[in-house]
Amino acid sequence: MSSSDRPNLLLICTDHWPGLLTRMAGHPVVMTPTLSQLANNGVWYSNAYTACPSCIPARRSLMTGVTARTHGDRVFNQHLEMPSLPTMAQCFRNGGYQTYAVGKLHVYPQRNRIGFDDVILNEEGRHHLGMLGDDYEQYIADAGYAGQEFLGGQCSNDYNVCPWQLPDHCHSTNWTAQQMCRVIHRRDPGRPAMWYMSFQMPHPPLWPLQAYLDMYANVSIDPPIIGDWAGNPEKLPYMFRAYFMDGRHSIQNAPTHEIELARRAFYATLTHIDHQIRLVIGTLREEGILDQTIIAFTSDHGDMLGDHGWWAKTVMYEMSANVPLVIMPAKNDQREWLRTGRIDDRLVELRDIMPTLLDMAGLDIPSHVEGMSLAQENEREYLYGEHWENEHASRMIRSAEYKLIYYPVGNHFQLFDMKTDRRETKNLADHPKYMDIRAKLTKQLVKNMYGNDGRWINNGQLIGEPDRPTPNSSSRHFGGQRGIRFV
Ligand SMILES: [Ca+2]
Repeated sequence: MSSSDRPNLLLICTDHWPGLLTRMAGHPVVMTPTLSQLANNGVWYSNAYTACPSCIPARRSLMTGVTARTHGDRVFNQHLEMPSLPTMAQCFRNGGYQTYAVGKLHVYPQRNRIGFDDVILNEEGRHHLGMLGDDYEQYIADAGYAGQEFLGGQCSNDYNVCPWQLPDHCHSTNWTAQQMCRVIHRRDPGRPAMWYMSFQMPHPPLWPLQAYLDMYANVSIDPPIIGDWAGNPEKLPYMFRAYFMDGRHSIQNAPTHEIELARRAFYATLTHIDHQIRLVIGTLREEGILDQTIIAFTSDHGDMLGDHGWWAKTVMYEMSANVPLVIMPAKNDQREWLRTGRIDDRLVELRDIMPTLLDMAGLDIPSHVEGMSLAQENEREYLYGEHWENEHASRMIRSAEYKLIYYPVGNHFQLFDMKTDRRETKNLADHPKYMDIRAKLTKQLVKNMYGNDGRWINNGQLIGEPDRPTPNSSSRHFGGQRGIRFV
């Protein structure tokens, strides 16, 4: 394929979007018309995962095509530089592409362009990592609203709801889409382009536009799901008990209507993103390049939204570890594995996205990549997941039919039937009928564990460490509550 024949690529990433909260996954409430249309013109991956469900490790896998073990972070290490591997953007650039990113990168140091020609950055105000202001903050400052996005009393890690108070064009979702459209307009027509559009949302704060909140005003919102294993607080894994004592989320123990409001605002935020993606698709169409552009959509991880009492991420349950993945190939790509309207149920990971997109662009996949091209007949039998190395650690092994989750503290196992119980309500780990399956999956899990995890293994068996009493302290973290920097 010569350089001028190569397709463009628009890779869209969101933050905290569970794969199950889409029309493609059959969610009864959430409105995602654009994603559904992309899936109808491409492939929907019904078993796509982030192997390490929090921002930094997940994005490192997405951008380098390797596991957390190889890129070196499974603990959300905020001061770790990118591994010295060619990134996805660098590989496209080496292949003659212009490469531009808009939105969230979450890398260190913050202005590292990780292979892009340029990055128009939204870092959600992470000033503790050294940057004084990003491009999004500059934009709202220029519009006369410097530092005013948090005036509703919100922060980036809690679920209190306040509709967006500044003009619509200052909302990060609108800003991201509009900046992307401008980058597309300004492209060099002589070379193919790789564009990365990375939305900050639906990561809290929950500050949807009032218009989107209104769209869900008369819709019945499904409540969080509580598994049979989550009903008795004393029998929960240590991590849950510590979390419930922590007091970091004001949403915990909130009345039903407050939880419902948070979920409604989250759904409104999803639909807002879905609609703004249309603006970018429309720009591609008006520029006459939509047919020659691959569009891929995913998220770094999901959000539990109160399922089993948990909010946010870092756990191995479907709402946290399963991510949406849609890939719409360029019109002339007729490969069987990319067939229009296909639902692909292979076990896939974020690290597969880089080799898949390089393959679709006719570019070489570098030898360091540990993911597989989904444009080919590749398959993995087991998918390994992990997060944290301390007393909050959990590990996962997922097969086509089952998921085993392991908590080393208390040597606590959970086994779920993914065919009949996707939302993980019935723990089968101690059921006599499932002993063989548990043993088989445990063996696979042990094979994948490494580093300090060795202290939880003896003679090939998981022994974990002694259970711990529920801690009696709170963090006074307040979700990293924001104040006012400009007064
Ligand atoms: Ca994230």
